[in-house]
Amino acid sequence: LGEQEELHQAITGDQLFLQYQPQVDVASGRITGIEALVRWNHPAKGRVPPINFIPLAEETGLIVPLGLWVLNEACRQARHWQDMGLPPLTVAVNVSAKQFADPDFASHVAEALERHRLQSRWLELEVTESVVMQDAERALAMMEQLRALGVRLSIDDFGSGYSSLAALKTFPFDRLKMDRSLVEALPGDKTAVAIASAVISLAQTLKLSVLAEGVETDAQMDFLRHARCEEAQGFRFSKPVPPEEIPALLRARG
Ligand code: G
Ligand code: G
Ligand code: MN
Ligand code: NA
Repeated sequence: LGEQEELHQAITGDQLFLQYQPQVDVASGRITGIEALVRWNHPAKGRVPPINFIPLAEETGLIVPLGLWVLNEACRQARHWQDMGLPPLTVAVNVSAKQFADPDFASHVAEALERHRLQSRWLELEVTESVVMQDAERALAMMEQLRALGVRLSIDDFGSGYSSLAALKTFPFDRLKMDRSLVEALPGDKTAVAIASAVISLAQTLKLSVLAEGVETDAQMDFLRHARCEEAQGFRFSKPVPPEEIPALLRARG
């Protein structure tokens, strides 16, 4: 089979699954949300990392059915956790450019919420700057539809690659996720400290909540607490884990 056909089979078959990475409130250490991250269990190759199939999915358009599967699976799982009586939490789903450009995307989101009886406030959609900058007018219209549904929108990987500030000015995001490349050198590196501090105050000024990605150390946490960064995600708290591990994490720190 060609790679594309294999990926198609993965989506329609039973080969994809999700892991979840907790996001915590910096001040209290409590879990406030989780990010859903897709994994592929290939029948012959075993576990294929997303960097080895997300780009192919994007090129071939298979990201649309793949993303739809992720969206529904994350909503189903969130519903299941709520039914278990666990403290409710936001589930964040990554959305790629082709999904966002699909005129039916907002109805797919509405359908997934309805199917799983999940209130929209518990769903967050993460998009990168390049997703919204590609066709700004269309992206803005899509964001307005999604906000009307009540889902949260976050700008992902902020500060990586070709970031500009234009996206923040133009688009109605609720939350900024500061890229792990800006967090890595904290707190020892003066330039990193200056940039991260500026990003955090920018978010505050624009009334966006701010989350630091890739947090690995206590020293990074201390910096973020002093800088009043609201939330953090990273190996310091947890790597992405299978859904079965979420209830125990929530019972301990939800
Ligand atoms: O944990 P990790 O190796 O999973 O993530 C690698 C990259 O794959 C990240 O940049 C993440 O945004 C992306 N990714 C993970 N899951 C999804 C998904 O469901 N949809 C999209 N579009 N990207 C994803
Ligand atoms: O691009 P996105 O942020 O959506 O994808 C998250 C990626 O970052 C995943 O590959 C995930 O496994 C990885 N990741 C999450 N936490 C950490 C961390 O603390 N350190 C490092 N190096 N990678 C992380
Ligand atoms: Mn993300
Ligand atoms: Na990210």
